Amino acid sequence: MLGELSVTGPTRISINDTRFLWLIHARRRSAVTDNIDSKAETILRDNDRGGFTVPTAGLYPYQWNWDSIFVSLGFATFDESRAVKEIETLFEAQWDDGFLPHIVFRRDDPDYFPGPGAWDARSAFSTSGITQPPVAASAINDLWKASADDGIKSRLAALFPKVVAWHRWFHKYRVPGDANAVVITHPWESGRDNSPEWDAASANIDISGVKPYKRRDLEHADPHMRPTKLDYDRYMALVEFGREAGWDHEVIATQGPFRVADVGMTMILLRATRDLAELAGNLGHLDTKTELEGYIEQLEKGAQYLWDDARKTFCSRDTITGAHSGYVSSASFLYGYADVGDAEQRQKMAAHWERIGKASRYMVPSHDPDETLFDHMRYWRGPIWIVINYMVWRGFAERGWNERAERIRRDSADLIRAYGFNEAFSPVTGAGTGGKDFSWTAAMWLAWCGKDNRPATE
Ligand code: 9WN
Repeated sequence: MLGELSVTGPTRISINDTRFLWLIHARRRSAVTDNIDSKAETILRDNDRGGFTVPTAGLYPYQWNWDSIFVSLGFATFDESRAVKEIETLFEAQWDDGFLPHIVFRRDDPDYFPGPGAWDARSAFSTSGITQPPVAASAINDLWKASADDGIKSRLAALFPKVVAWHRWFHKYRVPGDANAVVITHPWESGRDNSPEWDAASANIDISGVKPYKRRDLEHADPHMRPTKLDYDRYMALVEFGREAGWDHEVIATQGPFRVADVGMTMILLRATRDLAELAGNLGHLDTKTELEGYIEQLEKGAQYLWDDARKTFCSRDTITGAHSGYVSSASFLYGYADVGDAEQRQKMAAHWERIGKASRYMVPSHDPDETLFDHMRYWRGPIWIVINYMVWRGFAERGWNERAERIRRDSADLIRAYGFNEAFSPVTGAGTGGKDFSWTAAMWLAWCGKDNRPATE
């Protein structure tokens, strides 16, 4: 057995000394870690298109909303100014009514479908007509608190009213008084595109009028890792509905064929609003802080609307039929991040965690591995997404659920170390799925799971 000291006379370190071996190991490991750090930085620099970053070259050639926000946290580890720039360029595309689009098209690129022509949503910039999870306020608040540079702080403060306008937009169009939760009108808005959470609600989307189209994603990624043709037909039917409505968000929110209260969006907006209220206080915007506290109360009720008492989980709910999805997804575990749930609900969620933790080699699968629709390589029907892991980890760590939190951090770091900066990972084998050299995975390594050099496994 390693680790037995051979002590003869004064203590000498023998080659069998665990501490000695550990030192060699630690040195080797940190060289490896340094290497991974510089690879992560290189990915961010290579995917930089001049003030904004693409999620990955080829598959996603534009600026995506929540990708850019996570990416800014990665840039902040080596270039604070570039980090803020990423958020500033995203907000350049904000519409006059506060809406922040999910894609900003600065130029047409044949690599991606649906591109600017298919959306035909124009304001100052050509953009998509749907939004994405509002993680911006949380990142801005973190960056503001971490910065010691007045110039950086004032650029972040200048973003404050823009984020407030976006949150107001959500409350005007997407947080109906009966649900108090965030309603999405297209699965892409959730950022969890083909989650089984949307299957039942999508069945009512009429795809008979969808015009012929050519998918580009399948030229860049294995079809078994991507959404199906039926999923895409539905996505396109919803894009056509929005385009025909002239991207009038009132019409889409009240008459659209897909209106689902999303557990991910609701938890994220609630958390973001708490962070924005804190920032409002620090910046001295006390009236806005009070307004935001009203939103917090409302979204806390919304979280309860999403509690499925039959399945004992937080999950998404169709606002047209009232039906819960009944699924425990990785987004269900954002209850810690949003700081919601009474003692009993938390205990039930902890039981799901235990069960899923035993069934999965790596945490946190996007879909419940005990469900028949679980597919470990297909996008949001099983694979692990490091940005979701980060938010779940953060909530657990803040609540003091340290063992669970540490499992997420360790699994995330192990996956990246062993398999690279993939778009997502199989919770069964760890293998990468989707695109490679992915910006937000690199950013999360730098800002979070790869940050400390402690051995991740032993
Ligand atoms: C559609 C960019 C985006 C992520 C989403 C992810 C995927 C797009 C697609 O890629 O969605 O928005 O074409 O598949 O699901 O979360 O923001 O990385």
